[in-house]
Amino acid sequence: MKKASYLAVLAISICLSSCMTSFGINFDLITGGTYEYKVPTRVENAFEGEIGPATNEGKTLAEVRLSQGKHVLPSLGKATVLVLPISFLGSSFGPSFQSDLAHALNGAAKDTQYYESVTSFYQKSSYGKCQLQFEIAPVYFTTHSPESALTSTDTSQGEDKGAYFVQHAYAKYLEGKSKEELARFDANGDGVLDAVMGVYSCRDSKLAQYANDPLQYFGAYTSWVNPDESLLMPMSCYSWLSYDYLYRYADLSSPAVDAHFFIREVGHMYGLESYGKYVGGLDNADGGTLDHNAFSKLILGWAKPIVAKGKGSLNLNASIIDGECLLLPSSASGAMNPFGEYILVEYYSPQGLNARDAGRSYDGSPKGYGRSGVKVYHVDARLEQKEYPVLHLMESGKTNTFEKDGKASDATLFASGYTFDIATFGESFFPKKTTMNNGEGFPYRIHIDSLGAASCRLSVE
Ligand SMILES: [Ca+2]
Repeated sequence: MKKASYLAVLAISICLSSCMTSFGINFDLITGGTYEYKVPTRVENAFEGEIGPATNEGKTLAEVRLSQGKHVLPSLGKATVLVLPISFLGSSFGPSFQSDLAHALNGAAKDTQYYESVTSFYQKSSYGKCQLQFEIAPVYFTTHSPESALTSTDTSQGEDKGAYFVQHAYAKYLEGKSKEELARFDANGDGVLDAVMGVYSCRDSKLAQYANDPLQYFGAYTSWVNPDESLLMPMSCYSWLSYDYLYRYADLSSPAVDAHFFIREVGHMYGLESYGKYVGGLDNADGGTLDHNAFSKLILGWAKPIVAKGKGSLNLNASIIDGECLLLPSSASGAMNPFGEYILVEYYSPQGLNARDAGRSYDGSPKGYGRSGVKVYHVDARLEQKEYPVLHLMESGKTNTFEKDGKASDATLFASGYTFDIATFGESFFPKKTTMNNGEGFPYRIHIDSLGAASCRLSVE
């Protein structure tokens, strides 16, 4: 595998002045450099207008998913994920697999020699609110080759192939264990394993082109099985992905490793869904690149929403600093419910967890946003509605290209001087044209006054 010519690293000069109006961002594009985690200092801000409560008042995502029969990985506090390496005949793990996997999952960011480990990513993405750990079990050897796994009826049993092998590897892991030894895998104490990750030794369907894998069982996915109460500790949430993802998409060689795919699947373990075409194919929960968006952070309990109840202005910190976002409910009551309908505003900056992927494309995905700009989302996360997209990223060009499978780009972001209101965007972006999906009006006009290194200045008119 050849070494990649890495993404240009963005070295950003940071102005710590609290003055917002004129400082710009200087980009020095350095090719072949290493990823650096740089985040500017937060700017003290105040919404100069009436604000609502800056706390989550609705259900948590974990509660919502449990009501849908899914036990998810806790997104707040400590949690330990059990990792089961699964070896197929004729496709053994490489000699450095154990240390490479440990670096990608549990290492410090620098141990990966590329980006972040899964734990360092989530420590930063959650602003220290979640502390993940992974425990890697001994390798489980199947009696199947990848091809026989795909063709054998033994490996189906109504479940997908991944579920079959993870469940068998887990049953083997449980041999000789006590309930006390398993308690660390049940951080939320509900008696069900919080999450288990099956990492298989063969290449995925895309690269290996297995003859009998039309459903791409050898891919990367997260799903749930019904807890088997006869087990010492039943499992439910599992991920399934190839060790090859450690190297392939970033074109790396051991000991350098890429955790992007593992990071994305852990997002799904937390209960995040793929958002589909209305985010323009550029989101951690979809393509696996960049930091998680403000809505994902809101429902995981990591964001700091500022809820506006009327007109005013504010300095909004870049999301990478502290998870700040501006939430404008459709209803005049100003009630805040993450699983309601509202406009959510986030200041994106190509720094911190975004720096590695800014301007870079993985496996045909859109390039990560390479410049700072404001993201405006129409959120319709009402639990009872199935008709509309949960998350629709507005396109600053005022043409809804995503509905025709257009992809996000730097031009999607709202720049200084741009505005958003339903009078302008309703026709193309809102199914009901002049109102929100719930029939309520959206009485605000959001104006982007200026973009700075640490924060942007917004007016709600
Ligand atoms: Ca649990």
